[in-house]
Amino acid sequence: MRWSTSYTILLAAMMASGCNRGAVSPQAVPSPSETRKDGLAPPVLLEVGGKPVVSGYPFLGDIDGDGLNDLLMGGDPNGRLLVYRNVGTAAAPRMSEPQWFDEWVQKGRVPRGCSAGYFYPQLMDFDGDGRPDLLSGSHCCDSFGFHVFRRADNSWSPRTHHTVASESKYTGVFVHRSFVTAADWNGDRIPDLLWRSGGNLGIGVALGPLTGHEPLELEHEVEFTPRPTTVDEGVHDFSVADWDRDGKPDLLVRLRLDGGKGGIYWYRNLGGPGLKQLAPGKLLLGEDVLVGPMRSTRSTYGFCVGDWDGDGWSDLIVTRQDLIPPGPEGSWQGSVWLYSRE
Ligand SMILES: [Ca+2]
Ligand SMILES: [Ca+2]
Ligand SMILES: [Ca+2]
Ligand SMILES: [Ca+2]
Repeated sequence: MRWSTSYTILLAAMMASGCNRGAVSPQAVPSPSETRKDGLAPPVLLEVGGKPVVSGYPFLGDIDGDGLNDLLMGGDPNGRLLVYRNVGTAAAPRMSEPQWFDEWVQKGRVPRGCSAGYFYPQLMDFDGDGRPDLLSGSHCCDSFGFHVFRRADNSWSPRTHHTVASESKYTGVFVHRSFVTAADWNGDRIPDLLWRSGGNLGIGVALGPLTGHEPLELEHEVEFTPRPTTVDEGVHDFSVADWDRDGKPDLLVRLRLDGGKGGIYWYRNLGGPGLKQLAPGKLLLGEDVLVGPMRSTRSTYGFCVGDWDGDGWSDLIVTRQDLIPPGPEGSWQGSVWLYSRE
C-alpha cells in the first residue's frame, strides 16, 4: 500500500474541495415519469482489487470532499477506521485500496477502555456548519461518551471526547459502548444528537446546538413503531436518510424483536417537522439475513444507507459474518454486501 502517494492525493482532494455536503446532501425528488425503486436487488459481495472488503461497521459518505461517496469501515478491535476512497465516478464507483484514517488524522482512533474501542463511523454534521463531521460511539467503559472529529476547512480536527448526561430523561441504564449519529430531529435545521438510549430500547435526542455545553441532555425521544420493549429486544444501530426520495428525511433502524427476529426497518417521514412524525416501520431486510437464533451460523452486525451507484436512490450496505464451515470447527468470516434499489 502506497501510503505517501495516497496521502498526497487525499490532501489534494481535500484542498480542492470547498464545502463538503457529503452524506447529508438532500436528494432531488424524482419526477412523476421516473421509475420508482421500492425494492432491493439480490445482494452483491463488495470487493476491492479482487479481495473482499473488510467487514465491520460501514458508512457511505464523502470523507475527502471530492463529491463522491467513499466507504468507511469501522469495527477494528484497535479502534481504527478504514477508508476506501471512490476513485471512479458516482455512477460507477471504484474503491481504492483502503487507508487507515489515523495515518493522516491526529488522535484518529477510538480509544480502548476495558475492552476494544470500536469505531462506529457516522459522517454527519455535528456542529451545524453544513459540513459533515465524523462521529463515533465509545468503548464499553465509557457508556455516556462519544467521539467527534470536526471537519475544518481542508482537514479534520483531532478527535474530541463528548458526553451525554447520565441522569437525562432518556439516557436510561446504559452499560455498553455507545452509538450516536446527528440529524435534525425537530426541524429547526440545527443538528441534534441521536443516541441509542438506555437498555438499547430506543433513541434519545439531545437538541442542538450541540457545541459549547456539556454534558448533553437527552430530553426527548424519537417515536417509532415497532420498537423494542423488552430486555430481549434492542436497537442495534440506525441511520437518517431520505429512503423514498420525497424530500423528507426518514429513519432506518436495525433492531431485534421478539426473541431474535428483527431486521432493518424503514420509518417513513409523514411530514415533519424534522423526524417527529414517522409512519409504522416497514421491514426492508428480514431476520433470515439478519439475526438468527443463538446457534445461528450467520449474523449481521452493521448497516448503512447511501447512494452507492449514483442513481439518486439510497441503497443498503450490510455487513455480516458466517460460520464457515458450520459447526464447532468453523470460524466466523465477515463480508460486506450491497443491496441496490430496483
Ligand atoms: Ca469522496
Ligand atoms: Ca460540521
Ligand atoms: Ca422520505
Ligand atoms: Ca442508489
